Amino acid sequence: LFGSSATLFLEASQQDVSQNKAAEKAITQKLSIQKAQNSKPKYQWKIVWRNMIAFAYLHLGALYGLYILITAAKFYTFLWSVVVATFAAIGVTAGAHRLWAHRAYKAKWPMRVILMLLQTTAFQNHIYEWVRDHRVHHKFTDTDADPHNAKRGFFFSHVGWLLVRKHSDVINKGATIDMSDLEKDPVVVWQRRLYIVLMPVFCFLLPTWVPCYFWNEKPMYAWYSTLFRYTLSLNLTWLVNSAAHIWGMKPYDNTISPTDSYSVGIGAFGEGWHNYHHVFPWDYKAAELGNYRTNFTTAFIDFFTWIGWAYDLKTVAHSMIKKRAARTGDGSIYTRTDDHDE
Ligand code: ST9
Ligand code: ZN
Ligand code: ZN
Repeated sequence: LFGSSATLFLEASQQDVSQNKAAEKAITQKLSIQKAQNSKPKYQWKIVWRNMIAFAYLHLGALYGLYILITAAKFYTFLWSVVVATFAAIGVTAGAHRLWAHRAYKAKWPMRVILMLLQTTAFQNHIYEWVRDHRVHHKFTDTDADPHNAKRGFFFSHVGWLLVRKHSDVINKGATIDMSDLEKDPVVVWQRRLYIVLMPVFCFLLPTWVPCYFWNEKPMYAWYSTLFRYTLSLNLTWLVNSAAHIWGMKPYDNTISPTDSYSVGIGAFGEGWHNYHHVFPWDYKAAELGNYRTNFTTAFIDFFTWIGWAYDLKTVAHSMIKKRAARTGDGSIYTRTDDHDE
């Protein structure tokens, strides 16, 4: 009896051991699968070679354009480049950004048409696409759903995001963004439909033709200065996504990546006060402080308000800004909450 129960016990414990081993194996297998899944990048880079080549050409052409502008082109061609760059910038800042993306003010249709044509000159995608990406950027800042997620480094947030397919989170979470206001604006709808014609005309053909026709510039010089003007405007805009999400002060919210940066502020026509802007995105000034020199876009909107084409400008009460800065800011301004002067 003793012998047979011992055998039974032995068998049972052998069974236990083999069961344990099986369970252990299953767990190890599961863990290794999990490990593989974790170490496998959640997202595979898919390079878009068309964009890679286009941006390489643009940047090389722009360098040559700069050389031409300094050494060989007519002075008027240089002035013209400054004028076109300014117009294009206003189309992005006052148009795509403050008006259409954030609804920070309202504009009558003639102003919307002007802004649409200026925004077309900037070729940063049509308004609908620009706004969709930008609203997604604000809603999901610094996550995979942010089209130019600054957590992925300077290069990605600057230009890299335009060289690869978007992260699936951008598309899936982006689908939750309400775009119905833009679908109702005929100026935006028509720009989107005609973009394939309007964009080449306003960004490249007209700006190159004007110097040739009006002051006999050499077509090649005019072309390369166009490349310079376009590429420079792109890079100044991209700095808001890269530099102004990496370096600078955070007077209003210390927990987010956007910063207030004087140099980007000037270069980007008043769009570099980016810590403020992410905290109070509906403010038509996109900044708390500063003047027209540091915020040319505000001067532009104020002028159109004066002639009656812009209206319902939204701002933020000084007391509210102060309270927020005292609560979440980095202490660079407004560390006291006890004085409530307006
Ligand atoms: C450029 C834009 O440079 C720059 C924007 C900068 C913004 C800065 C903001 C800062 C403030 C303002 C500062 C102004 C300062 C100005 C100073 C000036 C001196 N949500 O995109 P696709 C869906 S552009 C929801 O093709 P891929 C959607 O269904 C430069 N859904 O993705 C879409 O289909 P559809 C010139 C979204 O295939 C579909 O996905 N332009 C969203 O991964 C496919 O979308 C270029 O170089 C979303 N956010 O390709 C072109 N996104 O559209 C660059 C997508 O039909 N773009 N979906 O509804 C491309 O080639 C491609 O988009 C890609 C991605 C390769 C980058
Ligand atoms: Zn931002
Ligand atoms: Zn914004």
